[in-house]
Amino acid sequence: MTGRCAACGAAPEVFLDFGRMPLANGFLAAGEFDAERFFDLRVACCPSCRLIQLAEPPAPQLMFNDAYPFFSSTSRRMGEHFEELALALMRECGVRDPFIVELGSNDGILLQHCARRGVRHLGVEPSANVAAAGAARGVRSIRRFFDGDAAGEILASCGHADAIVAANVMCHIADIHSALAGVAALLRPGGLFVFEDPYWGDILERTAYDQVYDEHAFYFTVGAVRSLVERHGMELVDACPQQVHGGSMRYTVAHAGRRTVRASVGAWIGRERASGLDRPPALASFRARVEASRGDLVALLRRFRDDGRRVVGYGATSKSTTVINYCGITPDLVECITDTTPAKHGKYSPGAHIPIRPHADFAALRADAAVLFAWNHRDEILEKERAFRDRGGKWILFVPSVRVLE
Ligand code: DWN
Repeated sequence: MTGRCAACGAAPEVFLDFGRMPLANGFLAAGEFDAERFFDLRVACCPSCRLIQLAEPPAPQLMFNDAYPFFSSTSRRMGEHFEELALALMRECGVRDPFIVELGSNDGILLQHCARRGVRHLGVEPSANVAAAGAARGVRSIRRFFDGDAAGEILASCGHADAIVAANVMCHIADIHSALAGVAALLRPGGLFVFEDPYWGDILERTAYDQVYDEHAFYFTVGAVRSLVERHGMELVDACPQQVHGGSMRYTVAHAGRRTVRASVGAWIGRERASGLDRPPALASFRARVEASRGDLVALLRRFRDDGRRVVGYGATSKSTTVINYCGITPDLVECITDTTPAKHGKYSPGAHIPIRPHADFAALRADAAVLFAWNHRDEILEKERAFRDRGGKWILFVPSVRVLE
């Protein structure tokens, strides 16, 4: 995107400026600090088509490469979610021997369920390291970004897809028209394209500003998705909210006229119009709440520090990079972050350079409080870490508001 709306070419208007930010998943070794990359993190809304988007997303290769440190299978709940989705796709794509393509198949969390059942599938995944974890689960994938060219190659070698799925991927593809053109070409007439992404309505309502980072080029509304797919001869036929990742929307898309459009689509768009979620007053109020949240979180962390209480972070999420750097959180406020991902261990958080330690250290650290950066996995984590609370440990939350969980 070069200062133009990725969907319609109008000039988007910036409504939230986070300033210079490091790459959200740019975890660094100690010797790499001097070479760290920064970019401007600014969120804009198109005055013409109302698509909410990053004003200047970094080049995809900077973010998604062979050292991509996010592995989807780190959450038990997400594993269940994607098993349900895989089963639904196999059931609903409407043929006996389906071919299912997943865009951004990561470590095979979804396609492994097709592989296990002998269902023909293909993942399209640009990051070799996460794809290797998928291959170990029996998932077949190709190493590349999905666009119109990739779609043409898959079509030539494998034929049409009966279903195309993308979970937390479409909002990452800045060249959205090329990706949607590819989907329209690759999908069998009558097939289904199902994708889910964090929903702007939930981000707004929960002041979940940490969903804004380099990888998320778009913050979709149902209305915006409907307009986007219509430009490619497709139709939004269902919109179904999901609890995962702090509030997501699952969109079901088909070639125009091939499937019945459910009432959910009109209902969501009606709700969006009534709430004005993509209009200047809502965007200005979001900005004000984000700024207030920053003040509250910093004040709380300073209180803990000044009282001599030890605070750690829980989950070195992509989202935490925005919170930590926007709020100016340094290791004197959060001394380390524990995480279950081996690829992050021994590294330092982007920008603030807070040490990342294995989850195995969490109990031994005996921190007085932990900032729940992985708040979207809250139920799973609180259940797993009951012992932390039992011995008096406090959880610090910042979504939807800054507070200590009592
Ligand atoms: O869109 C994206 C979402 C879906 O996933 C990507 N751009 C990247 C990634 O974002 P994230 O890093 O914010 O996702 P999560 O799922 O919130 O990350 C959780 C992190 O916390 C992982 O590094 C694993 C870790 N974790 C942990 O240490 N203990 C997770 C769980 C559930 C745990 O119990």
